[in-house]
Amino acid sequence: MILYDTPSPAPNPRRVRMFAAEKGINLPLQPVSLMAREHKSAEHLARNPLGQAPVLELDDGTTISESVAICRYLEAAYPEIPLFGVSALEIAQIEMWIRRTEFTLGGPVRNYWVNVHPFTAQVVPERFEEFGNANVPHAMAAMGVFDAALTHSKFIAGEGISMADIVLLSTIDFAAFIGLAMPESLTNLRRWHDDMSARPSARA
Ligand SMILES: N[C@@H](CCC(=O)N[C@@H](CS)C(=O)NCC(=O)O)C(=O)O
Repeated sequence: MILYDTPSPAPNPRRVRMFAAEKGINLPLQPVSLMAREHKSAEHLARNPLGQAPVLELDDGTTISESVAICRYLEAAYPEIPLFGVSALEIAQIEMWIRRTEFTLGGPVRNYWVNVHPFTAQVVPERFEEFGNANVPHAMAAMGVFDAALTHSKFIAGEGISMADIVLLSTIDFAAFIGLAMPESLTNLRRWHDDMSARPSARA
């Protein structure tokens, strides 16, 4: 297997590296430079027609894109330690928090990144700055929901680490990188963030 990868702060490949690290899977990395536009090369488009990273290439040449789909493959191929849940309730709750993170936080963060942040100005032909800025309160509201949930549990979907924590950490850290840091007042989210950031997998 090879993971076509882009380094942090890119949030999506980081999810896969963290997931593999938590499971102890050795995943050889092949860097794809976003700065050099390698992700839009014919070679990479053959791996993923959306021209994005990460992509997992299996030994027979089959490719899988989408960070959550890649992690689901790894979960099925390497069941220990389970990170998508085991019981019906765990599986549902982990999925619920992954979707909440991607839709309620990831969506607004992406809209701000694409429409407002100076780094994307060169590559996004038409930007809607007012729309991008209108997403900031939605991102902050989503963080408030995660903070409230973390009043009751150590991790976002319960008492054990799961893929939902990995998706949330990568999104929160990318949000901070682009200037949408979590408010100081969200003490549960900050406690969770400190715990997650201290794990060796956070540096994968
Ligand atoms: N939904 C995809 C998103 C992949 C994605 O947006 N990757 C970024 C790097 S973090 C990328 O390749 N951006 C370049 C582009 O979209 O052109 C996933 O979860 O893997």
